[in-house]
Amino acid sequence: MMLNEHYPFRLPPLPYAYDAFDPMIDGVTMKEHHDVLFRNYVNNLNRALAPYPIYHDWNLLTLMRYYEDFDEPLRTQIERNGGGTMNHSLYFEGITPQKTAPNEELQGMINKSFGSMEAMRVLMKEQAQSIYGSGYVWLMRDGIGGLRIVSTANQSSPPLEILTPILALDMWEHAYYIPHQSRKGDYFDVWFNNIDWNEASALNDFAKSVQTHR
Ligand code: MN3
Repeated sequence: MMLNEHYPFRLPPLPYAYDAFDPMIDGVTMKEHHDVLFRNYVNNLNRALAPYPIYHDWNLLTLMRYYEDFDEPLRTQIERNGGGTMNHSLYFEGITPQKTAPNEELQGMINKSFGSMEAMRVLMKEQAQSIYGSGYVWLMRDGIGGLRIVSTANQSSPPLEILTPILALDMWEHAYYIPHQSRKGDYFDVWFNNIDWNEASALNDFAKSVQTHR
């Protein structure tokens, strides 16, 4: 989990083979997305933070919570490259070719917030298909044990002072255009059917701990 790591940030290895989801997400797309695009965000984040030692022990989640108070040019650099780093780490670590299921607590929260897993899936798919331009769809934990679906533009982060990420779906065309062209719904289905619920459950526990300690 990259959220509690700090400068200098390192590119996390892809936790499965490049072709683990081929042909639904092809190996060429996965390699370019992880090894080139994600790496660029990590390198650019380190480059932006290098002249500011006061932020070198801030973890990624804290940086993304408070960067709006920073002066330019650091503020925009963190918004884009810190966002690109956090968002991609959650996206790549959030899927797996293995069969997983949410733990009891997360499943209970899904039922309480949306009625059922199926109802949540439908709402997330609607959000994914209605993204205009590039962005992300998120499942977020709020401060009172509920879940919310949020979408964001470009590499912007969801509002992290009150919400903590559980799932992140990259809806930029570079994530899906080769196998799915403009069929966002097909790409969504591939993503949803391969969610790593163990990772999501771990993020829910992490979210609970950082929200409690505030
Ligand atoms: Mn991307």
